[in-house]
Order: sequence, then C-alpha cells, then structure tokens
Amino acid sequence: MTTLYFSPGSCSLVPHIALEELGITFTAQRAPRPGADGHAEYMKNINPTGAVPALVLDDNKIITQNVAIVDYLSGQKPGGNSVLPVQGSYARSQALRWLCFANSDIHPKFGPLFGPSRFVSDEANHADLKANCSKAIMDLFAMVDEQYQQREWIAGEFSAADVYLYVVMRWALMMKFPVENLKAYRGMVDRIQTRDSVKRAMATQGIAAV
Ligand SMILES: N[C@@H](CCC(=O)N[C@@H](CS)C(=O)NCC(=O)O)C(=O)O
Repeated sequence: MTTLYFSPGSCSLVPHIALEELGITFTAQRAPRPGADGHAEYMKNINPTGAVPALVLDDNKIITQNVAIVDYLSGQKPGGNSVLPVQGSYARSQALRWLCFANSDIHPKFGPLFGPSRFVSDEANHADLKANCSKAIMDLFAMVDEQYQQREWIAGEFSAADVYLYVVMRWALMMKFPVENLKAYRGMVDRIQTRDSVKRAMATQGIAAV
C-alpha cells in the first residue's frame, strides 16, 4: 500500500492533507528522527537527505520533495477533488507559484529557528540569526496576507498551496510570532482547519489546531 513517511506537524503535513483530500488509501508511517534508531536505514532506503516527507508507492517507487509528491498525487484523481488546478490553467500556475513560495522561500527560513547551530556555530550569533530569519518570514507573510485579502484561496480555488501556507503559519503561531495584523492570512488558517481532510491528518499525527 502507498505509504507516507511523516514527522508530526512538519511539512509532511502537506502531502498528508493532500492524500486525505483526494481520498487515496495510504498508510501514515512516522519516520525515525535524526539520531534515533532506524534513521540510518531511512536515509539508505527511503530518503538520502533524511528528511520527510517521502511517499512510497505500491510498486516501491519513492517520491521525495513536497512539490513533486503533490504534483504526483494531483494526477491520481484528475476528475475528483483536486489539490492542484487543472494542467495548463492560470490557476495552476498560481497554485504552483505559491506552493513553491511556501516551500522554497518561507520554509527554509524556519530552519535556523528550529536548529540555529546547523547554520552558525558560534552561539553568540544565534539570536541575531533568528531575529533576521524571523523578520524575513514576517516580510513574506505580509505578501501572503495581501493575497488572502483579495481571495479566499490563494490560487482562486483551494489547493495544496493553501495547505503549505497553513503549515508554515501554524509553526509561526506556535512560536508566538507577532502575526495579529495578518488578519486575512489568519482567516485562511481558520477556514482550512474546518476541512475534514485537515482534521483527519492532524488526528493521525496527534497534533492540534492553532
Ligand atoms: N524541500 C524539502 C524540505 C523537507 C524538509 O525540510 N523536511 C523537514 C521537516 S519540515 C525535515 O525532515 N527535517 C529533518 C532533517 O532535515 O533532518 C521538501 O519539500 O520535501
């Protein structure tokens, strides 16, 4: 059976919600943490970067990277609920634009907040690094908020881009970022958390709404 390797609350929540949204039968398998038993095997057999998510298909082929997984999943149910708008449409370009914005512009700036010593050795500089990353995240969040002031879902219809933007805002809320003024973005978070797919994925991962 299709297996999703995840870590609770991490970016692997994106394909987890997509799988639920599409009604695909799958097993959710918690990936071993770096340094824990089984992590070396996970790197050898599933994902050489050691990261989640990873999707293992019925024929044992493996897909890593959120954008690749979401693109693959969206093609599995072309006629039903979707997580990406139809190929070739403007809406799809916008969904991919904001999906990539979340994945490659916003997400990496959280890395130093979760583990500053992976980026800067001298502890004396950690506070400065974190402050700069937090400021950069807030600037990107403001751009996202502007979009949600104009439309309910960022590509004009619900898509995996909204899911990823939800996941990074969830981290920010848990870290007590000063996001009170980003009311439209917060509104999307409230909206998305009412979806059954989101509730089911969060229940499986053992994490709470924000
Ligand atoms: N670009 C990657 C990012 C994956 C990523 O950073 N995953 C994090 C969780 S949010 C992770 O597994 N970190 C643990 C590690 O890198 O060791 C993707 O889209 O799949």
